[in-house]
Amino acid sequence: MPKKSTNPNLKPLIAQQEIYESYTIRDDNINWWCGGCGNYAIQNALKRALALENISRQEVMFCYDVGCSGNGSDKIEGYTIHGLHGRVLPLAAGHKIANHHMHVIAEAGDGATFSEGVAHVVHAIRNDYPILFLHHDNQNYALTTGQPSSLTPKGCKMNAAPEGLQVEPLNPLEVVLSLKPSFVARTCSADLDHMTETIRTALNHTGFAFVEILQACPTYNKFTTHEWFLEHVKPIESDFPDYDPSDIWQARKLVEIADPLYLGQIYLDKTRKNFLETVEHKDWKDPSLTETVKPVDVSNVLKTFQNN
Ligand SMILES: Cc1ncc(C[n+]2csc(CCOP(=O)(O)OP(=O)(O)O)c2C)c(N)n1
Ligand code: SF4
Ligand SMILES: [Mg+2]
Repeated sequence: MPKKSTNPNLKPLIAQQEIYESYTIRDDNINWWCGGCGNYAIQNALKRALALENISRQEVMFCYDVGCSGNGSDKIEGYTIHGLHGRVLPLAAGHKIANHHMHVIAEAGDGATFSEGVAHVVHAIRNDYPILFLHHDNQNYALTTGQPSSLTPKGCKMNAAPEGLQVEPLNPLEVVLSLKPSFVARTCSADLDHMTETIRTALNHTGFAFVEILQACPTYNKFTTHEWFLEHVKPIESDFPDYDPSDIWQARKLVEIADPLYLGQIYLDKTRKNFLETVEHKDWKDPSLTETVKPVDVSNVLKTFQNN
């Protein structure tokens, strides 16, 4: 990160440079994403948001699904766990319940979120687990080399579907809004500042924050590139200055619009109790594993291995 910059947006970040850098992994041997992949910008925005919110590495649990998006686990310094495909949300919820004091961030692709793990999305939203969820929506199964997902537009030619799928894709935010979420925002990997600010807002939400990130995958998704996004996305307020994110019907109408794709806070329910608040009456109010795990002497167990 440059120490001097003419971009005024960078000033507050430069002041937080130490925290930003603490999330940067120092390893020459890691496999990076393809050139131009939107995942670089998403991870950069996440690090920026954490630095600007003054959240140190020790306070965050990063939970990754399987996919190119999940490979972010090798590229960020911190407490990370890389789960099974489609299963990151139960992992993340478990972490949050075990240690309420951590910020728990889960990241997954569209294949994981709207195919293999779709049941977990339903229940994470229903329970309003206090988790930040970043949905890397590149509209395909990228890590397994470009199969169509349930979000790939109808007719788009993909490696495993040379003539394109003939079924209609899901609209991810229509699905999410039908589940009565507490927080929904949309941003785009072509706009680093917008992603950073969106993630900052989501980090401050007290329940399940669903952040839809329109993500470019230049290797396998030839239809929605960064250039395409720049032509087809717009901030909500530019066309709807009176937009009220607490109005679910307005939100539902907004996400039906396919062009332009509106970016910003789509829906926010501040009245909702999150999962931890609904179980406040239970006697495990503070079940932090950091406080309940005690050192155990395992020397006798180790001796049995040495004798063999
Ligand atoms: C249960 C299971 N099924 C299938 C796979 C194979 N697999 C690995 S990554 C992947 C596609 C990932 O696509 P997506 O979730 O959209 O993430 P992306 O790579 O696009 O970021 C698949 C099918 C797997 N690892 N586990
Ligand atoms: S295949 Fe697509 S999503 Fe995966 S690293 Fe390459 S550009 Fe990124
Ligand atoms: Mg994908």
